Amino acid sequence: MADANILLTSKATARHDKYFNMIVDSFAEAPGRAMGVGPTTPAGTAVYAIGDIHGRADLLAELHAGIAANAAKRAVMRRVIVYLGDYVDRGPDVAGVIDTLLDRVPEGFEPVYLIGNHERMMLDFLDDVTCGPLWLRNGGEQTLASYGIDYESSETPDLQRLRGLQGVLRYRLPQRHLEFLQGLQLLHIEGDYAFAHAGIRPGVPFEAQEENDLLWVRGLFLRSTRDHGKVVVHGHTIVPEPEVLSNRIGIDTGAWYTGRLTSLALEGTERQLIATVS
Ligand SMILES: [Mn+2]
Repeated sequence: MADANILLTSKATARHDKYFNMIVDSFAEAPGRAMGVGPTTPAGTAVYAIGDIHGRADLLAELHAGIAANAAKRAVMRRVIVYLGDYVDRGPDVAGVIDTLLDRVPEGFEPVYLIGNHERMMLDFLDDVTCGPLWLRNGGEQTLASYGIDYESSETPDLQRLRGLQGVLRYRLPQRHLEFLQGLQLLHIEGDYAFAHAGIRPGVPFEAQEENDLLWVRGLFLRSTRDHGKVVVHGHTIVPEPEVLSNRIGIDTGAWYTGRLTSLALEGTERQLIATVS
């Protein structure tokens, strides 16, 4: 990968937060940034993007506390949290994650809930049993378990079994969880930053982006060195450290198995990474 455009990868500035069990990595010293040059949020706005949660309600609660403490030190008019999708599957407490997103967003924040490919697969299965095998191969088992439904991933589910699972999931899934999943948005923009679960199709205007790319794209987007017009903040592709490039920032640190859930904090031209300690 051509990485002449990495702004910061140094762990030298990473430090443990004094009051929270968090790693906070500030990159005010990146070229130009200290002078206030570069992509910016709207005036008076702090934005916190949160990467793929995948059933880790425990880490989400910790990160929320760290974000609330971080935001309390900022003199801003608007505080926004953009959740980048993939709340369900793989991790142990999917229902708890959705409850947290619905009931326990830190006070004073505007939440923005994006959809990930895992929510898409789950919604597709709720509509059409033939979509079940794809979802079940990708961590749907943990989502079913979280709603009290037994399913062994070693099963090869036939149509009858899939209809049974769909029926019981429709019954067990609280109405407000279903409405939450159905109301998720594809893309969000704040100033010079765009937020989408997986990324975008390079060369296509934001308003013409298609769902399939926004939820699933990898190589085409990850390899692109184009200026997309905005810095694209995304999850979906797991990286050992957040990937901070001039045209995109990837913050899916694989929380469901690493224990590290990462948030990118943006205010004006400043950036910080805030992460749970794994
Ligand atoms: Mn994903």
